[in-house]
Amino acid sequence: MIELFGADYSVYVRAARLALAEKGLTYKLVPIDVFAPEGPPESFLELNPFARIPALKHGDFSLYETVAILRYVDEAFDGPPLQPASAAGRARMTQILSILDSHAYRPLVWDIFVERVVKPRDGTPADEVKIASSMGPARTVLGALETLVEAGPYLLGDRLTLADCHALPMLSLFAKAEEGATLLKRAPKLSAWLDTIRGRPSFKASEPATRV
Ligand SMILES: N[C@@H](CCC(=O)N[C@@H](CS)C(=O)NCC(=O)O)C(=O)O
Repeated sequence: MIELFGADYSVYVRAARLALAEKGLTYKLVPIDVFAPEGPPESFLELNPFARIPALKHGDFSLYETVAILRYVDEAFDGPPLQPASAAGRARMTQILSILDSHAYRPLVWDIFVERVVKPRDGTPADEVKIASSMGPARTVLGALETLVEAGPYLLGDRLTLADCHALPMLSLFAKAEEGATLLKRAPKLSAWLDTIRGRPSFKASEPATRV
């Protein structure tokens, strides 16, 4: 029995859900709302003391930090391998996962997507200064990824990997902001990848029921 704790609106939870779906695994999504005014339930802190989602439980084993979860999902279960066979391929995948965590999540999701799309939709004006000052970092992220990725159809070539699972939630939200769409047009490999990967059943299966 696999349980994934988190909310479907979360990009990190969606990365784990994409890997679970690509492995062909069934799991239970246990709702945890980290942004609830009262915070996540006290019991969740036993699963992740940092109060971040997702966390995963598989029998007696529990885990937090998305990259660890992604690797576990790939390595602990049967199904198509989601990591490259070569040392260079795995290193490139790890590099992309790290870039996404360290350099992409904040500017692409919070500083551009949330400001440009979510806040105005909820009746709060976008912070234009925050958006403008995040464009440089966002451009650097897209430029770096465009340079590192293969010709496709997936980020590392002909097989989908954990890099695709982690990148897709962030980049598909970023594309919803006009600034994101504009920057993506200048990254032809990433744009073509986004079009391809959006057609996969795992993309649809992990689509948030709640609006993001
Ligand atoms: N390093 C964590 C980051 C996960 C993360 O930041 N998740 C967000 C939701 S997308 C969260 O829980 N945010 C709660 C908060 O910032 O208080 C991981 O890789 O799992």
